[in-house]
Amino acid sequence: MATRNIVKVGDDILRKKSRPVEKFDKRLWQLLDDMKETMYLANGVGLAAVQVGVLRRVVVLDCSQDRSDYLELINPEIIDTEGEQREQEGCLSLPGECGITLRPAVVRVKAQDRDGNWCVYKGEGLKARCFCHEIDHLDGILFTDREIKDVSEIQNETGSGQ
Ligand code: GNR
Ligand code: NI
Repeated sequence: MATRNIVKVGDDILRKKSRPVEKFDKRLWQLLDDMKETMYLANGVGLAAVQVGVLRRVVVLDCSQDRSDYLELINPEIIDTEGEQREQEGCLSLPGECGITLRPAVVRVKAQDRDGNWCVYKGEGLKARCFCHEIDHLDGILFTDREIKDVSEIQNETGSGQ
């Protein structure tokens, strides 16, 4: 395993769309192992391949407190969402920045594992935010594009803030 450098905002690659993985080979496994090590070293809860300069639809994440819920998502797609949450987000590619986004409260994702088998994962709270954040990276979208900047939008779902 080895760590890789994390691409920072300003680099055009972060705005490009990543391509699907077609070959589940040693090169993919090396990328996954390196992304895992890079994410844990950087104390991130997730990492998309584009953040290490690779335009492929590959994500690693671990949203647990004790770093015990490691997941690999290849060619992930959101299949279902429930509810809403307005919470803080940050990004390893935008150091020092954070902001509130509107995301679903619950997200179901289908993705392939490192052997190419399709699996379904469910995330709530931070994990749901992270699923959305990482899949956005694969399409060249940053959390700042979805940031809620107007306080009236943050208030709540009853419409009092609209
Ligand atoms: O480390 C990260 N924290 C985080 C917090 C809230 C919602 C999403 C994230 S992902 C981010 C790591 C990162 O930049 N992944 O692309
Ligand atoms: Ni990010």
